[in-house]
Amino acid sequence: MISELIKSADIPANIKEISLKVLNSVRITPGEGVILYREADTSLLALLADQVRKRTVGNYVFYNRNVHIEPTNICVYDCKFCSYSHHQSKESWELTIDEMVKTVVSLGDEITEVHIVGAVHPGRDIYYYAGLVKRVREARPTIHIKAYTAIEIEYMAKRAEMSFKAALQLLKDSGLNSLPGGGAEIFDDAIREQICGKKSSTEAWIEIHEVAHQLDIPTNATILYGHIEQFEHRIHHMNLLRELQDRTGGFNAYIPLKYKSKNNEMSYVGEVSLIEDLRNYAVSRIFLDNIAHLKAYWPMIGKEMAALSLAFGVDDLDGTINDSTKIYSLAGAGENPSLSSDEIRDLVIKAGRVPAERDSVYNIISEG
Ligand code: V47
Ligand code: SF4
Repeated sequence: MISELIKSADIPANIKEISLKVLNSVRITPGEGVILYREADTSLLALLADQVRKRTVGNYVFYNRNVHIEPTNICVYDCKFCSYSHHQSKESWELTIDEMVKTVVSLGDEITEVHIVGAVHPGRDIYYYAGLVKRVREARPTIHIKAYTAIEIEYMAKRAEMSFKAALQLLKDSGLNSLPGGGAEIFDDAIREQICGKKSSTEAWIEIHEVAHQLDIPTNATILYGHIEQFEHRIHHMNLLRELQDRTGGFNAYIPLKYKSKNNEMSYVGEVSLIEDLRNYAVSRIFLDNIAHLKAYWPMIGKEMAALSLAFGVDDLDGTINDSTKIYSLAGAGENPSLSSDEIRDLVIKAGRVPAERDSVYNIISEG
């Protein structure tokens, strides 16, 4: 039905051909991905992404109940887009293990997941971080612990002169369940050099996630977009992820992170438009045909945009996070990052979809 509509529509032949591939579940090439970014109408992108979303996850919109813990903002790196590390932020903090465990315990059954990501502290090593995971595990035996980006893991492994495999195994044995998707930024050497020159390479990020998948540790993947990159870079980034997913199947979700420009060294770049955000969600949903979930991280984009993003391929709104997330508030996101389960359900129902509380690996806990 939609294919017939596209066939008879007055749209350029190349866009028509790509659209029919998408509708027939045929994978599009990187070149075709760039054409979609550049030339496709926004309404067509929404329609195509919505079809991919429907056949991938149906009408569910997932959320979970989690807390974000940020152990420290003292960092050995100085990424130009970062408003959060002690280089930029006026405040600096180092939480103790006792404080972090207390936060998790105090939330009791309100949460099913703890997300732990911080800066790369020069004085903390893998044994410290394994100890943190162990203490959380002892305090909450069944909670899902999603912790440490590939950037933090690379630093821990190098410092302890361990292989990535040994480092990840130690963390897993201590109680870690999955890795978040941060630190990917943009997989292009020249752009990385300009925006985060000192931090882990593309190869290291990909290798750490590949080894994690081999150890049965699922992970997420992010992209930092909307700064100095071109559409070709976004597609190349997603293509590396699509290839890795073909090899391992270990990615749960892809999370586009819009560059926020307040209080960092790249403020002069500004921010891309809301339309560009929606187009980016749609092309991501269409291109990444093998990653099941597309997550809109609402503390960054706001609740209204999160609701709109559901029409552009998004099926996951992350969690009911309490107000501990500073990465985006310091970069100017302006959201008070807290949304109750009722508010999330309401937002989803108003968008005509079915809210589903999920666990951290997308089993449905309750729906409706
Ligand atoms: O890697 C830093 C980004 C990421 C800015 O896996 C910025 O479920 C925008 O990865 N503007 C860390 N983004 C956060 C992260 C994440 C968040 C939510 C869920 C998950 C998950 C992962 O934050 C960093 C970097 O790309 N970031 N500064 C900024 N100014
Ligand atoms: Fe450090 Fe992460 Fe900020 Fe880079 S983005 S300076 S690694 S806290």
